[in-house]
This record gives sequence, C-alpha cells and structure tokens, in this order.
Amino acid sequence: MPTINVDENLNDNILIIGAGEAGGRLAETFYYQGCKKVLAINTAHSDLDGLNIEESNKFLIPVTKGSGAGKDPNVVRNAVDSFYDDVLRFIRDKVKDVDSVIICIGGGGGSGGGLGIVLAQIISELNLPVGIVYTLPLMNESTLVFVNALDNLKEIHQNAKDASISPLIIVDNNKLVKEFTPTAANFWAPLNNAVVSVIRKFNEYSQKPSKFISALDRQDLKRLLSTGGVCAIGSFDINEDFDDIKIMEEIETRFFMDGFDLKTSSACGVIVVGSEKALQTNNSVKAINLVFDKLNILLDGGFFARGVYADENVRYLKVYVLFNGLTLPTEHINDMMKQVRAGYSKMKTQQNRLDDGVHVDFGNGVGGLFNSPTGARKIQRKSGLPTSDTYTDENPTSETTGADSNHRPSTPKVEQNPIRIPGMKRGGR
Ligand SMILES: Nc1nc2c(ncn2[C@@H]2O[C@H](COP(=O)(O)OP(=O)(O)OP(=O)(O)O)[C@@H](O)[C@H]2O)c(=O)[nH]1
Ligand SMILES: [Mg+2]
Repeated sequence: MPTINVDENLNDNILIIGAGEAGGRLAETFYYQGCKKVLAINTAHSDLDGLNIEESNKFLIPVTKGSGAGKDPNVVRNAVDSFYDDVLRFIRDKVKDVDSVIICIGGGGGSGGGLGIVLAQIISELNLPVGIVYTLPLMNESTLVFVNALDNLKEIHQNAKDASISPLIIVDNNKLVKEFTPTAANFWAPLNNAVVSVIRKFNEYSQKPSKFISALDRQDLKRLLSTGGVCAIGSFDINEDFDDIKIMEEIETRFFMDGFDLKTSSACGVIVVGSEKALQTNNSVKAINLVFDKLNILLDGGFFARGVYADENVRYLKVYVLFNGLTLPTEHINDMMKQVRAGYSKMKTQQNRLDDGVHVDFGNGVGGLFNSPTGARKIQRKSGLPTSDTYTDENPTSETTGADSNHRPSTPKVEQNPIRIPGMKRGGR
C-alpha cells in the first residue's frame, strides 16, 4: 500500500526564528517536527539552555546579563542599537536557500514582544518574506502581560495590514488550553504541537503531488500566505459518521482563536488528508465536498486553494484549514481590553514603567488601539526590492561568514543601516 513519502528536507525552505521563551519553545517544536532551520533568540540564558536545538543556532542578546527582560519589552527596544547589527549578521548567515521566515513569539513577553518587530525589520532587510506566529496570553496572566500583548500586537498588525508582515497568525492560548486540556507537567507542548502541525502540513503538502481531487501547490501557498491582514489557522478530524451540521460546527469552532469574521478574509486554503482506503470510498468524497462547500460559502469570494492527499496515519479524514486577509477579531480583543482596563489602575500605582514606555490607549478600546498608526513603526524593505506578495526564488543573501553565536565576526558590512531608513526607528517609541 503506498504511503506518504516523508521527506525531511521538505521544510528546508523555511527558517523559523523563536524569540523569547514561548517563541523558543514554538521554534523547538518546529525542530522536533522535522524543520532543521530553527533559530532561538532571547535575553535569558536559561531559556536558551533549555532548548533542544543546535547550540550554534542560539543567540543571547546581552542586555540584562542573560537574565531576561522581566516582561518589559522596553528592555529590548531601548537597547536595539547595541545588538541590531549582530543579530542581522547572525540571521544572515542562516538564511541560505530559504524562501521565507517565520518568527514565533509569545505576545505578552518582554523578550519576544520587544524583539518581534525588530526581527521582522531584519528579515525585510534581508529581502525575504516574513510571517509571525503570535500567541495571546491566558486570561489568568497578569495585567502587564495583557498590556504587552496588545501593545505589541498593535505594532505588528499595522505592518500586517499592507502585507509587510504576512501571514500574521494569531493563536489564543485560552482557546488552545480548552481544546487540548494539557497537564501541568506537559502544558505547552500539546498546544505548540497543534499550531506547528498546521503550518508544517501546509508547507509539506504544497510540495507533494496529489492523485486525488486536487493539489494545493507552492504557488497556491505563496498566494495564500502573502495577502496581509490576520491569518486564522486550525485543524479537525472527520469520522465516518459525519453530517452537514457536524462538519459546519467543526469548521466554525476549530480555529486556534475565536471571533474571526471569516467573510472579511481574502483567501482560504484547505488540506484534507486520509488513508488510501478512506479516500477510495464514496462516503469520504461526500465529506470532502461538504468541507469545500462550507469553506467556499464562508470565504464568500476570494482565493480558494484545496488539496487532498493520502496519509496512512490518519484514522479517517483530517482537515487543516487557514483563512488569511482577515480583520482582527474585535470582540475578543475588546474582552481583553476590558480586563486590561480593570487591572490597569491598580497596576499603575505599582509599575511606573507603563507610563514610560507602553502606550496603550485605554480610552478608546479596539478602535483607538488598533486603527490608529500612532506609535507603530513600519518595517522597511530596501527600496526596489520585493515585498512578501512578490516572492522570488533567488536568494540575495547567500553570503556567509561562517559566524556562529559564540564567535561572531567583528565587522562584516551591513548593506544598509536601518537607522537611516525613514519609518523604522530603532529603539525609539
Ligand atoms: N503557545 C505558547 N505560549 C507560551 C509558551 N510559553 C509562554 N507562553 C505565553 O507567552 C507569553 C510570553 O511569555 P514568555 O515567552 O515567557 O516571555 P519572554 O518573551 O521570554 O519575555 P521575558 O520573560 O519578559 O524576557 C506568556 O505570557 C504566555 O502566555 C509556549 O510554550 N507556548
Ligand atoms: Mg522569558
């Protein structure tokens, strides 16, 4: 019986960068799932030490003697000039033959939150498409974490609107915790595994032929991922006893964040996998067509890419789905805002640094926070070079210096110093 050919090299086309503890763990999950090009960047030595990836792919930002950012993104932002060029060189040495870069961050953190936009700027300078996987905090985390998560999201979202960052995949840890009911001993792994699986499956299957209804090829995936806006992803299983209602319910409830208005999307991609045996039945084609019909209705016009593939590890059928080009889920963000407002006055007396650096507009809710570009840095590409919606197969960054995180060359030339590019102010907010 033919099975899926698991080719480990299929993920060599993407570079994953995890920033901060959450980002590092997500990056490590990509590594466990077969992505070899994985970097971790952090201000905390201990977080980097705990990661099972190659030592030469770890980079410590020396701002607090390796002790972390204490949930304060300004620790990173205010020092950006001191490490920007070193990080650029570190990444530049690792992007050979890579088509695109995905940055993973936990939005509420100081290290990941502070580094997200800086890393996006660096990848843009290296002329590669850049996407971000952004996790939202649990409801029982501190007010400060919420403030960070919203403030950092504002800036990243401004850059996603015009596809300077795309895809911007937002996942809500609250939703994932409910869905995967992790244990204290193994808390983040099931959540991270679910998120990484969807991204990896799209990447892998887009490079495989399909002898079934249709294939979702690399061009389809590039188009899906480069729309800008916000990207919702999810996955679910279909059993033999499916029906219309069950399938609709799965589609509507299995995204890793709730509240998206799918009609605002401009692209939808779906990959259905099943055993050869299942795919040979009339029953499975009914289920697959139901999925396609429902998604098409939800997309309501726009780019729709579908792929069906065999996978002997799946019991009946499994569906991986993404919608891109979405607006932010305002209701969910407003709920977060309410919590932030409630805790803010108490925290204000305790945390002077909020006044110094985090400019969340508490007065206007989502409208004030997310629709105003005030304070949001725009990342800049080198003039004349493509943005993420015009991919190139040619990698202009193949120059290597043989550097690693422990031994960096002293003066390789940085082609264009971003401090001179209008729009991106390093360290300034
Ligand atoms: N999905 C997911 N979320 C995580 C994980 N670890 C932490 N988080 C979330 O990410 C947020 C940010 O925390 P960290 O990643 O620890 O923060 P950091 O970037 O290391 O920043 P500092 O600790 O301030 O230096 C937390 O508030 C959690 O909500 C993880 O492994 N997976
Ligand atoms: Mg940390």
